[in-house]
This record gives sequence, C-alpha cells and structure tokens, in this order.
Amino acid sequence: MRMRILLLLIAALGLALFTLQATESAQSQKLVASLRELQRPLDALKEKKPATPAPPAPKFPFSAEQARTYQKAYAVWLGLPLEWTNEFGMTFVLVPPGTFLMGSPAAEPGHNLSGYDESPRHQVTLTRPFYLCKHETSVGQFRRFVESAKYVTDIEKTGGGNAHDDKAVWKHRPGTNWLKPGFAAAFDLKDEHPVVHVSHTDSLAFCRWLQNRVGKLPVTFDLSTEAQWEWACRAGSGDRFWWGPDEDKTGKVANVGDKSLKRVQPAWPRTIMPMDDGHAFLAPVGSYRANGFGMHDMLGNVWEFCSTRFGKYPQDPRTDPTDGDPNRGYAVRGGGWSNIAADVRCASRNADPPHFGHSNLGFRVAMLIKDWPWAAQGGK
Ligand SMILES: [Ca+2]
Ligand SMILES: [Ca+2]
Repeated sequence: MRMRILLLLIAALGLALFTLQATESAQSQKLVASLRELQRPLDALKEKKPATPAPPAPKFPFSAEQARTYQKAYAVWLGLPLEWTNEFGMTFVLVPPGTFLMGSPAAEPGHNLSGYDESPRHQVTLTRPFYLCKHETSVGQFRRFVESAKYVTDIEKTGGGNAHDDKAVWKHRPGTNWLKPGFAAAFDLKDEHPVVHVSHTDSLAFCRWLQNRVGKLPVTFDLSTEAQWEWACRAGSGDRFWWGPDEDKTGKVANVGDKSLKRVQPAWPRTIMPMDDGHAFLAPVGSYRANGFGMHDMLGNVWEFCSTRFGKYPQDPRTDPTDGDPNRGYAVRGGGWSNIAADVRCASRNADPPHFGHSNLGFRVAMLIKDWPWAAQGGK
C-alpha cells in the first residue's frame, strides 16, 4: 500500500515538472519570437547607418506633441519598433537623442530645496537613442527575478530598510522589505505596485538577470544615466514639470503626498498637495497620465535610481555625461508618494548609497544601445 502511494506521488511530481517545463518553454518561445523582431533591425543598424539623414531633434524646449512626432519619426528612420514588450510585460519605449537644458534656474520654486544642487542649468546633448521602460519596475516583475535567481535583496540581508512612521519620522525599520514595505497604515501590496526597499545593487542584479534572458540581442539592460532620465522625464518641457510650470491640481498626473495620505495618516505633519490623487502610498504603475515620450510616473509614485553618481553640475555643455562625483551616492530622481511639488520636479535631485533602500524608492530599467560604431561621438 505504502509503495503504491509512493509511486503515485512520484507520478504526480513528474507530471507537475513536465507541466512547469512546458509552460516555461512556451514562454521562451514567445520571448524568442518577439526578440527576433527586435534583433533583426538592431543587428542591421550595428553594420550600417540608415542612408537618409536622421530626423532633426526639435529645438528645446518643445511640446509633448512635438516629442511624440519626433520620437515616432526617429523609430521609423531606424526601422526599430517604437515599443517592445518583454515576457514579463515590461514595455520599453524608444527615446530619441537630443539636446536640452539639465537642472533648474535659481528662480524656480523648490530649486535646491532638498540640498542637492540643481545648478548651474547647463546644456546636455545625448547622442544616442535608447529604450526606457514606460513604467517603474513592479513587484510582480521583481518577484519573477527573485524566484528564478533565488535572489536575496540587500535590505533582507540587513534586516530592514528605512521608512516613515505616521508622524513622518524617517528611520531604519526592522522587518521591512520589498514584500513588506514600511508604511504606517494598512496597505495591500499587489504585483502591479512599483517595487520598493530595493537597493541600487539589487536593481543592477535585476538588469543582469534580464540581460541573461535575451541571448545575443545587441543591447545592455541597465538603469538610465541621470541625464537620460531627465531628458526622458522632460520630454521637451523646460518647465518645473513635464506637464508645464504649474503644480498639479488634478490628481491625474502624479502620485504625490496628497489628501489620500492625510486621510489614512491624520498625524502626518508635513505639507500635502491640495488635491486627492486616490493613493495614500504606492499606486499601481501606470495609474497616471503619460508624458510626451509615453512614460508614466517619471514624477511621483516612487523615486528612481539612476546608473550614475550624483555630482555638482558643470558650467559648460556636456555630451553623454556619466558619473558626477565618484565619492557620492547614486542619483535618485522624480520624487514619490510622500513628497510635495518641490521634490517632484523634473530637476529635483537626491542620492543614495549602493546598498540602501527605502519605502519610497524603486527603479526603472533602460535598454541601452551601445555598439553602433557610426553613432559613437564620444562622451565628456
Ligand atoms: Ca498620493
Ligand atoms: Ca517615479
């Protein structure tokens, strides 16, 4: 009798394994098919620049409509898809190159309020197009990575990340992690929420995991540089926000510290925005309107790690800038659910060390195109 039960158990296990393999194989097949669509034009571009001249970038500042028109024309010129979605539902959008003014003028309300210098406002030229995920990385996507790579985050290793209590006191909270974010009121974490309590190091591990799944696709998964981030966030806007100069009153464009937060945390002592955006803490990614390049939540929801280190801005123009100060933390951008307008501007800056994570900080993945010899114009 025991032997029969044992045999039945072995058979059931075998069937489960077979089903799992079949599912994974179907997913890989889908990935390969969509990868081929992307790989063919990317391989062709590696060999040869398109014969016709590139569509010229609009002169900065430009409108969201101009941003969209230019972006589409650039994708057509390259013969690349405007958007590409991977097997985890991450949609990467082509961001064309161009020249803009990075940072903010001293007269901008909120300028330098966080203590991270946004001046001098200086000219930056990005010479290469790149793809950027239209959403922050979600809990569901991060879960796939953790389960597949058996990954343990920095914050889990150190026993918790930083978070606020109901009076906005900000400190290390034992037991918090990406599955148990440190919010001071009840919160039902869903796969669609942006992942938080992840470090810069965790973000890069996630990017490497994506890289290993795409074979010879000639791209590099990484975070965006701080300059790429600001260009993608502005989408042509020279104002405080990608939607214009004025603080949001609609609650439709960014998840910030607002009436929803005050409702669940009446003792919250900080200023809140006057509207109700519907989310006290994290909002599912993509809940708010996209900017001119099709990016959601560049401002608000969670701060986002960049690939480059914070540093003082230069006076003179820069091309494809990389690290600021090698001794500073990594740039984090865009503000989040606990912040007000001053911290949720296109030029707002902050920085965090490589193994640090908190309840209002996540990341967004870029897919960089690095090996087009004809596009190499050198960085400075
Ligand atoms: Ca909110
Ligand atoms: Ca964000």
